[in-house]
Amino acid sequence: MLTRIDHIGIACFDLDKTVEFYRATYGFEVFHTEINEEQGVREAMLRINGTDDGGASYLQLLEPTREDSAVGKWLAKNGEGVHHIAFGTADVDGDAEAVRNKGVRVLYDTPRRGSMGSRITFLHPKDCHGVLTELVTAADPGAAEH
Ligand code: CMX
Ligand code: CO
Repeated sequence: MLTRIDHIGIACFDLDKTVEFYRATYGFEVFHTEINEEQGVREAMLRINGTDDGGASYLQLLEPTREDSAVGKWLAKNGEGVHHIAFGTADVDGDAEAVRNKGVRVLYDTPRRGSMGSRITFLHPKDCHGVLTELVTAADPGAAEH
């Protein structure tokens, strides 16, 4: 069952400048940063709020590490902006399978590694009314700091 917005993924050309915009404009601080070479991104997670199920909701700011990555290709075509939305679930395997059985293309056979040790998969945007959709099971939804 999908129980919350885990994050909104935002593609940017310059991660440091974009982080500074969110800090200076809204006061959001960086909760976690990492490079995910498999996904081709350098990213910053800004924690916006906690949720009823012990998880949290984030903004995921994404800078490509290479031009041929998903985010690199998308930026070249569209410029900066909202790249994907991610729903949180305790069971990404089961929910991905349920969605697949409804005829939506799930991009990975088995979930891959996402931010902060989470397990993630993606649904094809063309099957989701134009929205690239990610499903996420957090490694430790109750974690306070990383
Ligand atoms: N949102 C909505 N539509 C999108 C999209 C997005 N983010 N990315 C691509 N599309 C659309 C394109 O506009 C294009 O539509 P048209 O044919 O009408 O022009 C179509 O999908 C195909 O796009 P493409 O540029 O040819 O790109 P690819 O097919 O090579 O890749 C996708 C698209 C979704 C398969 C790829 O982006 C992918 O595998 N995404 C999942 C991984 C990912 O996004 N990783 C980065 C984030 C990591 C994280 O969140 O941790
Ligand atoms: Co994401």
